[in-house]
Formats: sequence, structure tokens, C-alpha cells
Amino acid sequence: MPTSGDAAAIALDGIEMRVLRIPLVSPFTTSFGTETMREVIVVRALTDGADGWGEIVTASAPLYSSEYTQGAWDVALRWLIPALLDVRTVRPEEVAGILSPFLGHRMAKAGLELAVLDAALRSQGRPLGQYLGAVTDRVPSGVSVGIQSDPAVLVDVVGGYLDAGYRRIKIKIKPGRDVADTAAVRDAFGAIGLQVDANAAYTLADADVLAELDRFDLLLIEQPLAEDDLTEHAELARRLRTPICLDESVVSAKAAADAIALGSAAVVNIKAGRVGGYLEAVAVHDVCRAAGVPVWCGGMLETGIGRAANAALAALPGFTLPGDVSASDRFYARDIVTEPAVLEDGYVRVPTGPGIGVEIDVLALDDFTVARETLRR
Ligand code: OSB
Ligand code: MG
Repeated sequence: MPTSGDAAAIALDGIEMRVLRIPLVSPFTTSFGTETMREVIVVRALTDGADGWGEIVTASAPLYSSEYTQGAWDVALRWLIPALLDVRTVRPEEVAGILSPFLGHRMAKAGLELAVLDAALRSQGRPLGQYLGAVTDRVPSGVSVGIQSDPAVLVDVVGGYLDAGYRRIKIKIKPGRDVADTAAVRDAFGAIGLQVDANAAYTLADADVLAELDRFDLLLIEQPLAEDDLTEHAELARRLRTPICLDESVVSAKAAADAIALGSAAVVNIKAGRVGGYLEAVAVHDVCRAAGVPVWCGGMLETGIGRAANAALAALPGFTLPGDVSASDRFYARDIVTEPAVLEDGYVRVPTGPGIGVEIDVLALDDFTVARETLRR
């Protein structure tokens, strides 16, 4: 939990939500599908002082996890926002408890908590990084590369990111697009920091294929098996030399502790949306750090809002591996903040302004908005 004191209580006048549809600069393909458009929810906490901004990182379809944008929209309007507005003044640290009677829906909760947290920190003139416990002013930037039409195209695309300065490459894999893709990238670029992400596409019956990846000296293999395959991941770990990193399976600090105790995860990917908020993300970090398990900051194709907050999170001391904390232009030609994250010598800066530390580009926000709803107390 934050070491430098709780954030201010704020009086919530209302909460505005918008669905945005933002085109991606190129299609993004994973083991579960291809996206060409980011459909995401932006949350605005309305207060008597500065408004706070958050992002609900769901995708349009429940393919990565059970959450999806229209589901998050519904649960937020029907249950979560009314519960928050029922409380006269709220401290960011109380949001998770207020929302805890409503099960699941962690991405929706995380976006709401971030908006409240941003408003509270802005009212105090306090940066999110400082509040969360950041120990650096910039974080090394890795990039997540989708499955391409063939390994030669993949090598071209990866080469472009390496030229841009990215300090670690993650490639997406799936059955039939694993060993040859990984070999092509390793052969083309030698000793770069390289890891793979299967997004739960394999079963324990594929252990022999996954063991073939051992020869590429990968930093890790991310989420090879299903979300609830904790014991299977532990069994797979005994059969591989490559460290297993969990993403989808780690939905809370408790899940992280269980995975570590079972030997299912040697590394953990932390995403605030997946675990229900940035405060729970810090709790996951703390559990892993105490156990000596390295963590890194995952991404969900965030807009400039979530991208700024992720940079702050990734600056905590346990984040010893480069994250999927890329520049805004890796995904978007136009972002919704006035100073989108850029790559500087392979690093992304941790914002130093109050709250998430970035300002909203209101014209861009309006241009991408396809639905809008405000609840007031
Ligand atoms: O598994 O890490 C993942 C994007 C959407 C859903 C799941 C994942 C991803 C990524 C992209 O890999 C990470 C990023 O935002 O850069
Ligand atoms: Mg992943």
C-alpha cells in the first residue's frame, strides 16, 4: 500500500462515462483474435475541484477475460457508480471496499477507482507516481508484437521496434505459430531481451512443443495455459527451463500469493485493470516483492490516461523487468491526452504533474466518443 500517506477525500458530484472507439495504427493479433479498433471506456469523476480521469480497459468482446465493454458499461451504470455516489465523500482507498459487494468486474472497478484517485491527487497537487511509491523517473519500454502473416513479416515488424529503441520484445504465440516465429526473431536479432505470450492458448498436452522454446533463452513465457490452470502451470514449470509468467491467472494479490506458493509463477505480469485497480496492483507488487518474484507492468492497449498511470506503477521497485509500457504511437496515430507518451532512448517518462499527470485533449476525446452517460448524486 502507499507508503507516503492516504490521498484526500473528495466530494463526488457525479461520474461521466464515455465509450470511445479509437483506430489502431495496425491490426493487433493474439491467440484469441484480431483487433483493428480499440473500444474503451473513459471515466470522469466530477468534483467541485479538478475532475479526475480513469479508463476501463475492457475490449469489445470477452476474449482475453470475461469482461467486455458493454458489460462494464452496464455494471458501472447499474451498480458501481450508484454505490459510489451514495457515499457523500470518498477517499480513493475506500473505493474497492465500497464496490466489493459486487463480485468480479475488476476492470470496471479499476477505471472508477483511477478516476477518483486522479481527482483526489489533483486536489492535493500530488503525482500518482509519488503516491504509489515510484522510485524512478522513467521506465524501460518493452513492446508487445502481435502475430503477423508469417515469420518474415514478424522479423520486419520487430526490426522496426528495435530501431525505434524498444528495450524488450514480446511476441504473441499460438499453437502452430510458436517455435518458427520465435526462432526467426532470435536468429535475426541475436541477444535481445525476448519473451513470448500465449494468452492461454495451450494445454499441458502441449508441454513438449513449449519445451522446444527453451533453446531460445527467453526471459519468460507468459500465460501458456488457461486462467484457472494453476496446478497445471506448476506442472509445466517443472518441465520447462523457461520461467513461467502469469497474466490472466493473477486477478488479485491473493491469486498472486497462491500462484507463487504453488510454484505456478516465477514472474508476474501486473495489470491494474485485471486486478481491480492500481491499489490492488501495488498489493500484488508487494506480495511478489516479498517472495522475491520479479514483476513487470502489462498493458491493455491503454489510451494516454492508462498509459500515464502504468508508467507511474512501473516505477515501483519490484518492477525489475521492462513492461509493455510503450509509446502512444505504438498503437495510436492520435491519442486523447495533450502530451502522449513518447520513447526517449528506449524509456518512457513517469509523469510528474498532479494525479495521472497528463491533460485530456478534449477535441480528440469528443471525436472518438460514441456513447456518453452521466450519473449525478
Ligand atoms: O496479454 O498482455 C496481454 C493486449 C490486450 C490484451 C492482453 C494483452 C495485450 C498485450 C498488449 O499484450 C500490451 C500493451 O498494451 O502494450
Ligand atoms: Mg498477456
